[in-house]
Amino acid sequence: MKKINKWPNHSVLLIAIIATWIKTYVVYKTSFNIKIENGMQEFILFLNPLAFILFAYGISLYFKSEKGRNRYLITISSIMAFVLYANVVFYRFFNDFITLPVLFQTTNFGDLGSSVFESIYIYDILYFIDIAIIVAAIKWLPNAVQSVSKSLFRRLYFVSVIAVLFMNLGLAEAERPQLLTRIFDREMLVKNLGMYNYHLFDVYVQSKSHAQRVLADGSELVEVNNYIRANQAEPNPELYGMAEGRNLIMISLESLQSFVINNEMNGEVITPFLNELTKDPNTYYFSNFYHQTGLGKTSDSEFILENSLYPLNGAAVFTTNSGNTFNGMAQRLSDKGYYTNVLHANNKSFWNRDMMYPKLGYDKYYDQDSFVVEEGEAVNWGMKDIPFMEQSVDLMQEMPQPFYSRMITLTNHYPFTLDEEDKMIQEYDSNSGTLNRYFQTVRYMDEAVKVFFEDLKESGLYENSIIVMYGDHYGISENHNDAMSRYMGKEITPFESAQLQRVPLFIHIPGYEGGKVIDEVSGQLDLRPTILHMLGIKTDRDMQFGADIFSEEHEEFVVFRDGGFVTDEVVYTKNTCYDKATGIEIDGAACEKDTERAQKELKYSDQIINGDLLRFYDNKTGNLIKPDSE
Ligand code: GP9
Ligand code: MN
Repeated sequence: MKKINKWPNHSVLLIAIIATWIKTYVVYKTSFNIKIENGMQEFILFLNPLAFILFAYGISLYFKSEKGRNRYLITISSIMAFVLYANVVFYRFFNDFITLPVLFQTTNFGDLGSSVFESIYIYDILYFIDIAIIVAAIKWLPNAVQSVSKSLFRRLYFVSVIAVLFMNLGLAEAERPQLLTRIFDREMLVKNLGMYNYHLFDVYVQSKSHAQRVLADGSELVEVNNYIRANQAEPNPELYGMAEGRNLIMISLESLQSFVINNEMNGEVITPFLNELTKDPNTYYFSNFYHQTGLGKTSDSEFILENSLYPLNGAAVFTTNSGNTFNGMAQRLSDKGYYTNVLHANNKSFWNRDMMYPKLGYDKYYDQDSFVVEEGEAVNWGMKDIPFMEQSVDLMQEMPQPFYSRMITLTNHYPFTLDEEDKMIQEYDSNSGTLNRYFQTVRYMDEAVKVFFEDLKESGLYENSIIVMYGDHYGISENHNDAMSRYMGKEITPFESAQLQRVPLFIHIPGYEGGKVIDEVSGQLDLRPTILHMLGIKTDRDMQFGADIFSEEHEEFVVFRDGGFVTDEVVYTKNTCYDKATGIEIDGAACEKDTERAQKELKYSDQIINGDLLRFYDNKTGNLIKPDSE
């Protein structure tokens, strides 16, 4: 006897749609920090998974057999659950959404191993709950009887998919005009288009950028060149060439933010050695210096200081564009007879460094194989900073002079773990273990820098060198705002978050007495021209966006990779304009002109990188090279 069917037709499909829809929304709310300002934004967030889910699951209507249809539903829901979950894990670590090029950085993901593992928990199984619901529905619901004609139902179904999609896009456009044309913020894309559509869009954008290189012929450079030449800053004659012929040592201070400098944590000094340096007459200390990195983190900071170009949005430029032509700072110094090298005790392929360094003009990469890691000398991501510093000085003693050595520290890296014997101060006592431990690893790094200075003096290299040290990017993400606000004693508004992007910059010149604290607003893009000028190397033909910080013409204007910016008067972040002195939100008109300029710079820089335009530029003559003579 046939079972009496009390269930309406396509119940499984309906249950699948609702299960994945609700799950996605719950995941948005619980696993990401998506800022919602009003009811409409909340509604868009709620609605945005629907169009894609309807479409993807709706394909099942074209399957002839029930079995095929069910199998398809399970497969597609698994793929979608996996995509969503991968974003959750990625977000825990990077505080950002996945983009296509990042997925191809498989070597990095291998090395990220321990950190990713720390970001996966047993209860994560709940992220796949919709699949279980769909399987249960398939199993327990009786077979349905076809009531409406198949093709009519399908037609009605897909018309409603389009209606939902247009409603979503319409609301998003009203809420965020130019969303799809400007795309400087992935969070906004996910918030308005939904996670699944965002990935489709990302595929489209990435393939377009690939096409950009193929199509570029160098003619775009005329406009870019005009902009760069018009905004160029002449070197300060008093400082130009003041360190000519000296060794240049640059130290990347992992995850170091400015808020710890000249500050205390529960009565303990966090960076005693660096604090002394801020008062030292041999040192310029920059208290309003900002990092400008994006997803590529340390590698972005390296890219910026070598090229004075912006890193890419949503991709680590070290991995996506290592085939490009560049005019790295290392190249410039190499041309002047410097022995150029990087010292970093990590796997050479991490961040694609082994490919990128020769392109930037480096003679040698002293990777982890150049260091000896004794028992107890490794923690967290690898070799501890103190033995790394000691062995680096040993290596420098063997180098031909003058040399340009860039050192990258590692101990002060998330998750900020240390061996007991290396803890020199107590943990902090907030609800964030990350922030609590951060102070201890920062304190350790400070000690490592001190050891470096002592060893360098002993080696005899100190007097004939200049030492530049900078924080590569933030260490404490916005996920720890509660704990941060407890430490800072104030609410972490978007304005404060932008201010927390300040990282320390020290330029230490042994024997020079004119050092002081400089509070002018500057950023990582300014490093290249500033340093080259100090070494007596001109940059007036270089395609660079930063400017010599010591120049009279240096402007206080720092653009973040997400389109936000800081000047001496305003801070623009998350589409809001703030008065810099007070942190109070002000009328957007005060930021409007600079918003356009920021967008323009980012666009020009992206054009150079995506189109690989420097292959059409002769930096010796400043002339454009015609494509056919390439
Ligand atoms: C890895 C080190 C850290 O070699 O530079 O990279 P990060 O995760 O900070 O980009
Ligand atoms: Mn880093």
